[in-house]
Amino acid sequence: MILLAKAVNSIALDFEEMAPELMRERSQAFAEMMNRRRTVRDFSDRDIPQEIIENAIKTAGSAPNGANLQPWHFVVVKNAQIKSKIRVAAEAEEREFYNRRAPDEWLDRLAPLGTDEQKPFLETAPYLIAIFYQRHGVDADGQKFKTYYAPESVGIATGMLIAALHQAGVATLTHTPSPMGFLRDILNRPVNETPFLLLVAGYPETDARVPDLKRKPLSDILTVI
Ligand code: IYR
Repeated sequence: MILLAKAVNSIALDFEEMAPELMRERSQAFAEMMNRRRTVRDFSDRDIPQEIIENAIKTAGSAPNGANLQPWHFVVVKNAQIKSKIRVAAEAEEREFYNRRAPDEWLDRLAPLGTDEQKPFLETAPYLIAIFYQRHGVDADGQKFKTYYAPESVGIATGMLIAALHQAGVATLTHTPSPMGFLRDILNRPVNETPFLLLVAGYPETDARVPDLKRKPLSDILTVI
């Protein structure tokens, strides 16, 4: 007898097995497509249909997560005034970071990327996606309940979001002004939500350039035993 998982309410798994050759082709094509993803810092102000962003967030919302509590919330900011508020607040934190808070070792690591406290893309790009994780949930009666692995779950969802946007032709920048508490205030999110990351999304500016970075070779990042 085969032992099957014993979820209380189970349905048949929708899984299509592929021929090994097709698995090889698809895995290779996906790796090549994803390897073309680069973090972009020069964004065009050209708009992108909202549906494309929403579809990518559906992908993020399908991520594996702790006890299926789906401890995430995504705020898609299109509004120019709100983007401008976010820019002002983020640049204030970044000024502190670059001029005071960051140790020299960290600044030395950032030097090759050419980043500084100016964040014009926060107003230029058509979309800012603020991603929050829920430290605890709140049920219909206002009762708090515990969530599990919320940051890990949201990290996985964010990776899937970036991949979904990239494959749909949308460039992104993972922006982490620190601290990010201002996002909860500006976006009116409840206290059980902690800002995780601000994802900038749009088309790259024409002739955008990126640092000449190298990915570590597989032999450096992989051990098979
Ligand atoms: N949050 C700052 C600094 C920064 C930190 C890391 I780690 C980076 O990989 C890039 C930037 C900023 O956005 O400029």
